[in-house]
Amino acid sequence: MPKRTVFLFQSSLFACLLLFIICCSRPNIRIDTGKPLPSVIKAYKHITIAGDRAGMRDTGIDVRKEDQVSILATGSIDFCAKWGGCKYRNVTPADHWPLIGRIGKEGHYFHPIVRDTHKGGFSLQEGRLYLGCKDGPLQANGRPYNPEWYRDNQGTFSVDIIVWSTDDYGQIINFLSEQLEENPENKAIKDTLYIYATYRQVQLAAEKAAEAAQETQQEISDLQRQTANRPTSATERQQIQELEARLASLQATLAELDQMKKQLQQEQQKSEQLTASSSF
Ligand SMILES: [Ca+2]
Repeated sequence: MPKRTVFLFQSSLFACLLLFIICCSRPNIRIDTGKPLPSVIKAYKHITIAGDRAGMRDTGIDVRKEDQVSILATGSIDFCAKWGGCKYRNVTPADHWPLIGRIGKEGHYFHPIVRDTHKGGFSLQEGRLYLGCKDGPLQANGRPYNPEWYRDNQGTFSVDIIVWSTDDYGQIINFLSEQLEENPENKAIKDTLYIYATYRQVQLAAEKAAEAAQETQQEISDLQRQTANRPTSATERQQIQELEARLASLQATLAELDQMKKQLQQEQQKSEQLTASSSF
């Protein structure tokens, strides 16, 4: 290869690398995007949110009300890198406020990361997902009142958006566990795995209680059928009373678990309803 061609090749390679370092971040999860997605994932996208870019970015991902969505975000942004006079020097997505999302062009912005966790489930709206970072007060649709405040920011967030193809928490947990094995220090994967493990525990406990309630109900019906045409003995009466007490206790457990499930889902909804009232 002539020297000039080698030089041009090396220069363009260096320019590409530099561009990658400046504008892009490494994904949190490892997926070969050249191959079909793993069966547990319906849609996936990795994007970089640059701290010095005002406004929200079209992720290219469309979500539906019933979709289970996970946003895995890491990285850090210095919000006053050029003058150093603020306290927001090493802000991460886990700090809750800096990463913002919006569904649709004119929806209300929300915080996709709730209190140090990485929750999913955009249960209230559907449409295109936009993401950005917050520096100062925002309009309801997430546009900053002071876009010039972003100019002195430095750093990026690496964001992976996953729309799951299933609500089988076991499958989601398996996928995330494999990802954590490859990337054991990744906080976003750890937090998301923890959330789904909690969901799974509640789901399993509810399934077990429902099964036990059905069996108890069956035992009561059998006893009542056996004693339908004759007087019941004291032992049988006691047996029925005990079974009924057991059924009532199982139904109470089921109601509690149902309540727990609703609370877990509502945490995300609360974050979606947050208003643009505070500057940070
Ligand atoms: Ca700033």
